[in-house]
Formats: sequence, structure tokens, C-alpha cells
Amino acid sequence: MGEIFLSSNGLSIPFTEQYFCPLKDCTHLLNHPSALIDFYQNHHYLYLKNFLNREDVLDIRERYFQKFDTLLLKAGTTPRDGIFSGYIPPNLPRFGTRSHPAYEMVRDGEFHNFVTQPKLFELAKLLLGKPSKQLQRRPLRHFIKNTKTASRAHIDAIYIASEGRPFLSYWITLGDCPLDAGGLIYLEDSHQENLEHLRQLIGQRSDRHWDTRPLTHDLKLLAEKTGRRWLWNNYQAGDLVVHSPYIVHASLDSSNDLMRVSTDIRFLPEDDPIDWRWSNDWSADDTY
Ligand SMILES: O=C(O)CCC(=O)C(=O)O
Repeated sequence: MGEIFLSSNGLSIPFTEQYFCPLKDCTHLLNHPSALIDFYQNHHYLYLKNFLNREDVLDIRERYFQKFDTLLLKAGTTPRDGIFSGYIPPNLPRFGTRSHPAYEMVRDGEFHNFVTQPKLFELAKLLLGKPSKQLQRRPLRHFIKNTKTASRAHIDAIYIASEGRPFLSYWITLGDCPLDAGGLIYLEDSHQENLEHLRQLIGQRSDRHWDTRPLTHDLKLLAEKTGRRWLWNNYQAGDLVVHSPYIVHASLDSSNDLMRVSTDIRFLPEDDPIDWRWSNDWSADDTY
């Protein structure tokens, strides 16, 4: 690792072995279900390369970028590439709100077929030990170069009420997503931390005082205070990361023209009650 400085929400974090470590590739464990379950139970994530068909993922990417004015895309490239031109089309509705392509995408039939493909449910059944169902609210995230916008450090249990019952989050990158395009990162074994203790460790270090759900936007501070590293990877279309409600995760700012698009979907046992806030299609202004 060289002296590269990455950032998240504008705050820098050096890309060194003190702060970063690659996610472990668990793909080979798919042939050993009990070892796969053990890994998930011990580390609260699974990184599965090429779990989904790469061309199917790129079809969804293409479908999404086809919904934009071509001004968004670099001249001579295609919607399937999803490369930023440097220009945001005028009159584009606010991200993820009615009439924005992200709002339309999560209501699109092809997108629905993609996120409900049987192998996603089969994996959930294996990990949850029971037949599972999926929450209908499926956020779509789209981060653009140099906007210094990323996901703050948080755990999913704060956002989805489950009264301690297990559920799974799947993070699906909708295209290649190298580190500098702003992929998801996980604080190593942070499910072992007590959330209130973490909040005490980092004090009031937040750029969103009106929202007490995220832990902090300062990923460097969080790594230093906990002595834990951020797990990262250069994701590729087809990769899937599964995580538990308790592992702390965040994302990095993008400095890459390749636009970062992803969706995150949730599975829970079929008989468990649903948090009603997650029972409708996502919209970026639903505030849940
Ligand atoms: O994609 C992101 O940056 C955030 C996703 C997330 O928080 C999740 O999948 O739970």
C-alpha cells in the first residue's frame, strides 16, 4: 500500500495497513455450507465473488443509466459503462425522489426480477436456517466523483426494527467498483463492540447533529479509537457482500469517473414481523 489518501464525506484517511485490510474472499466456502455459516457467524460478513451473473448485473446498470439524459455520460461511452461526463443534466429531479431515475429503477420490473432471483433467497435460507422473505424497501445508491458524499459509519440494526431477531443485508454493486469509486467498507469484527461504548469513544464527532443514527463520518477516528481496520475490496459486477445488522460499515468518497451504483436488500425469516417502514418501495426522501 502506498501513501494514498482516501476520504469519506470529505475527511481523509490514509490508505495504509494501519487503517485498511482486504475483505476475505469467502467464495470457496459456498461448497462447504457449514464452514460458510461459521465464517458468517464469526465475522458477520461474507464476501462472495461472482455470486451473480456479471452480464445480468451490467444489464441493470445499463437500464439505470439509460434513464438519464446522455449529458451525464462521458462522450463515446455507453450507459452500460456508466462513466461520468463531469456534467449533471439540468432539471434532474433531486436524487431518488419521484421522477428521478433511481426512484423509477427500484420500481422497475427487471430490477425486481434481478433482486428476487432464487439464489439470493437460497443463500438467505442457509444463513438464517429458515425460509426467508425480502423487505420491499431496497435503496439504490449512486455516488459521483468529487462530490465528497458517502455513507457514514453505522449499523443496520439502528435503521430496521427487528427486536433482536436476525436479518441479513446484501450489498450488491451494480457495476465494477474499485476502492476509489467509493465501495462499502466494514470495520473489522466490530459486531463485538457495544454501540453505546462506541458512541462514547468518538464523542460528538458527527457532521449530522440532527440525526443520531449514524456513529460518525470520521472513519479515521473510529479506526484509531477502536484499534480496528476497515475491510475493503475492489468490487466487480457480480460480487455480493452479505452483512449482519451489527457490523459497522461505511463508504468512501468517489474520485473515479466510473459511477458507483449499488443496491442493498434485506432478508428475514418468513414468519418474522416486518418493520412497516421497510414495507414499501424506497424513495430517497422517505427518511427511514
Ligand atoms: O452503499 C452504501 O454506501 C451503504 C449501504 C449500506 O449501508 C448497507 O448496505 O447496509
